[in-house]
Amino acid sequence: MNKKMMMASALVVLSVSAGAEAAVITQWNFNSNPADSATGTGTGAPSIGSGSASLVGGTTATFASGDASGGSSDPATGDDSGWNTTSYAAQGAGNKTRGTRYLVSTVGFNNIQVSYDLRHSNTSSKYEQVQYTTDGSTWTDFALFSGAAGDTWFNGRSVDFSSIAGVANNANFGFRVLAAFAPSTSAYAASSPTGTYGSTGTWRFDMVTVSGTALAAVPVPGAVWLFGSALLGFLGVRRKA
Ligand SMILES: [Ca+2]
Ligand SMILES: [Ca+2]
Repeated sequence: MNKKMMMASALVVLSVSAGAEAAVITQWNFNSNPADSATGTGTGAPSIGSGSASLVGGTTATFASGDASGGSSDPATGDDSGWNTTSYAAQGAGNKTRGTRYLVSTVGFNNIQVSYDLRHSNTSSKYEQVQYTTDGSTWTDFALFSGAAGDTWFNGRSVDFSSIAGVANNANFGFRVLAAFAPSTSAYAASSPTGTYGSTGTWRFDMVTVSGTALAAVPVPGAVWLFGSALLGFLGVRRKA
């Protein structure tokens, strides 16, 4: 290999290895932007990246403090909001039909990971069913979490989708978090061990995050040839000069 070819090869290797770091694709911190010193106001627009957050099945929501009761992992102070959802289903009805949904394109990324913080009120559903979609409309059960305490933040809920074919590099990826009956029963359990489930219980979300590893930017053969030709031409011109 002569010097010109070695230079061209080194540049191609650089471009291939440049994309190997994990990165946040989209994140919601639900805080007003710009901050306004009121935790009762916030936004459903992502704080990083793009995507949509929406309510599922008649759930309603306001914004409320992300700092109260121990707080979420959001480093913001003063205007740290969470997305405070309520109007869940009546006891014994609507299993896995109410909660929140997040649609995020994972194009350009693999090893997709999802994380979120969630405060359970005393009377909210103890069980959180995480589902995912690869076509934007059909949903599959995945992780099930238990929040066995009321008025408590459960931070860093973490779901690893790296083993699910079709989640990576997909414009139609999404996930949702829904109130679910206690396993093998037909009733919701209350988050507080001494509480009673109620449809007015609240789940307060914060720091909802989708991350992944950027796919390597592998040049197509034609581009390599063009790039190599241009480089050799450039060197040739310089040598003549
Ligand atoms: Ca605010
Ligand atoms: Ca927040």
